[in-house]
Amino acid sequence: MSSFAEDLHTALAGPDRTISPKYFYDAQGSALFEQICELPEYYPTRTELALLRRHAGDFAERMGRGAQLIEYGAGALVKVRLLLERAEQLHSFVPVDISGPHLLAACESLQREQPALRILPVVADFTRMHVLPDPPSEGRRIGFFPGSSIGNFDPAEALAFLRLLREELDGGALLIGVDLIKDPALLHAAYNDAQGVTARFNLNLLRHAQRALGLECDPNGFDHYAFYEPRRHRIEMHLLPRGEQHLQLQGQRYTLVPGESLHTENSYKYSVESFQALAHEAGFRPSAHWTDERRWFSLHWLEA
Ligand code: AVI
Repeated sequence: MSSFAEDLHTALAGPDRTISPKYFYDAQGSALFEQICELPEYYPTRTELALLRRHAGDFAERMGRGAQLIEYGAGALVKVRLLLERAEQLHSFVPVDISGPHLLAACESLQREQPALRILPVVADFTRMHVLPDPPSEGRRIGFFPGSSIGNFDPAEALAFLRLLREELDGGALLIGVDLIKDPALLHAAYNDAQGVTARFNLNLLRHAQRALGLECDPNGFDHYAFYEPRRHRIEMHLLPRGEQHLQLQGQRYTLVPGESLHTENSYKYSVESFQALAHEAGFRPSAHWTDERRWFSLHWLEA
């Protein structure tokens, strides 16, 4: 498995200068992401929450009795509470997240609210093969992957990840949130907020590397740059050097000059049809979807 240091050396050495967005998320990055979710311009979180609230009864019915609910990249367990409140006699709830301390703290507070719920946390990188507790003998496994995090995978990775879930959930189903293609002006605003929180989130990649790896650089020498690429249906986020920037990582020196951006994230947007086609290719049977009135965000029910 590659490490942050290895991946950053590769990105700085070029020619691709691309690094995984997973390195945004140290404690500061996760806190900044939570702030992003509250921003007036960042519509995905509140739109998805409204859909989850509105259709919670429908989801509970589809889950059936005795299901094992698995949340991938569980975080603070905010959205899943809407499912848990309505689910009938769950067999167990399995939150999967890479950050052990955060996951366990979130599970403790959930357990206090729902003492009868069997919570079986799994600390793991949810993009890789998981070691999950046994499936229930009666009910089905139901996966939950909200937030349009699928959009941060490139299409080949998204397909591979969905295939992994399809096997893991065999006989069950997946409820997944997917951000939709829309007016680029709305997307542009969502990733270039007026308060500059997204810019700080993007720059936190360098600050995280300073804290974790002792990277020497001046994050203030970089600009946040995010734009919508209409042919690939994706937001691209970059860090642009303002003038010549010198960086040093573990004794190795790098120089970035204007024109050599560090590509930090893609956020793909789908149409309902293009996402269903991807899910189908991964072996799922799309059986229902829900969108808001403006068709900005979608939830999909995929039978495995
Ligand atoms: C986590 N992920 C779905 C967010 C997104 O919209 O792609 C991350 C993010 N990047 C900038 N703002 C939010």
